[in-house]
Amino acid sequence: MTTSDAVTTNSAATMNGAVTTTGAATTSSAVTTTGAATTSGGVTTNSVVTTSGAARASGAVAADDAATTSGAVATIDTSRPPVRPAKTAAAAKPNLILGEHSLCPGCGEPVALRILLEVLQDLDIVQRTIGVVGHGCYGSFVRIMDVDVLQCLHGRAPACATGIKRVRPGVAVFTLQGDGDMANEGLQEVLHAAARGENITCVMLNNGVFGDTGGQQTATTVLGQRTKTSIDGRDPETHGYPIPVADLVAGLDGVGYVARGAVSTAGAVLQTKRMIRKAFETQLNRGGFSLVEILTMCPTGWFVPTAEGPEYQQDTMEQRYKLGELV
Ligand SMILES: Cc1ncc(C[n+]2csc(CCOP(=O)(O)OP(=O)(O)O)c2C)c(N)n1
Ligand code: SF4
Ligand SMILES: [Mg+2]
Repeated sequence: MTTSDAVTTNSAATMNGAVTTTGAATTSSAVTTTGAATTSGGVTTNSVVTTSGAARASGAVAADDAATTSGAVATIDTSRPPVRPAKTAAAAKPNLILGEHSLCPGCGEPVALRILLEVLQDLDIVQRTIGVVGHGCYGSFVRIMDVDVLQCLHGRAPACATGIKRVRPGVAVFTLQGDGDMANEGLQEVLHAAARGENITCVMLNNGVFGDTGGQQTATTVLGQRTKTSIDGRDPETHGYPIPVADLVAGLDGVGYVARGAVSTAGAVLQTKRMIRKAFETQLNRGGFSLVEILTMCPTGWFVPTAEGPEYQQDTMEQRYKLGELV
C-alpha cells in the first residue's frame, strides 16, 4: 500500500493476523483491515478500519462496526457479534407482552395475541383499554398481557364488555374468546351484543376445537376437520354443519365492522392485524359493534405434526371460512 498522502504507520500497520506492513507503509485513501487493527497511534478498532486520509491511520482511527468508505474498500468482521446489535424481529415485540406464553409449539393463538397488542400500541390506547377474556387456552394470556383485563364466565364476555362500555364509554373494550367460548357456550351473547349495536370489539380465535379441554369438536369445526370427537373428520350426517359466526354477525343491523383473518401465513398475519386495527377504529369512531374472527392453528387438537398446522388449516378451515372483510 503506498500513496502520496503519506499517511503513516510508524513502522507497521498490523492487521489482525493478516497483513503486516513495514517501514513507511502508507495509504492514500484506504487501509482496510479485518479484526482488530492497530495503527501507529495504537488505536484499536473493533472490527473495521477504513481510512481515507491522513488522520485515519495516524492515530485517529475510530471505527466501531460501521465502515467508512471514502473511496475505500470496507470489510466487515463477521467472525463475532457486532458491538451494536442490529434491530431484530424479536427485539420488536410489543412491550405489553410480559413473559413467555405456555401454549403448545405451533399454536396460532400467541400470534393473534401479539398483533392485537401491537394494534393497541399503534393506536396509543393501551392506557384506556379493557379486555374481557373468556375460557380456553388463550385464557392464560391474562398473566402475560400488560393490559387491564377481566376474565369472565365461559361465553359471557360480550355481556361483560357491554357493561364495562356503558359505564366507561371513553374506554376501548374488547373481548378475546375462542370458538368454543363464543360459538358454543355463548353464541347468544355475541349475537345479541351485535344486534344491540354495542360499541365494543369482539375477537374470536377460531381453531374449530375446544383446545383447552383436549380438542373436542365445536360448533365451528368444518366438515372433514379432525377433532377428538370427530377423529375421522366432521361428518354432517353425524355431527351436523358448522356455524359461521362472522357471517351470522355480519347479517345483523347494528354492526359496524366484521372481518375474518388467519395467522397461517406471514401475509395473513399482516392482513389480520389491519383488520383488528379497523375494528378498534370503528369502536373509537362510535361506529357500532365490531368483530374479527381469526383462524388459528391447533396442531395438538387436530392431531397433526406441529409444522403441518398451517397447511392443515388452509386445507380445511380456510376452504370453508373465506378470509376478508364481511362488513
Ligand atoms: C361453563 C363451563 N363449561 C365448560 C368449561 C370447560 N372449558 C374450559 S376451556 C374450554 C374450551 C374452550 O374452547 P375454546 O373457547 O375454543 O378455546 P381454545 O381452548 O380452543 O383456545 C372448556 C369447554 C368451563 N370452564 N366452564
Ligand atoms: S391445545 Fe391447541 S389451542 Fe391449546 S395451546 Fe395447544 S395448540 Fe394452542
Ligand atoms: Mg377453540
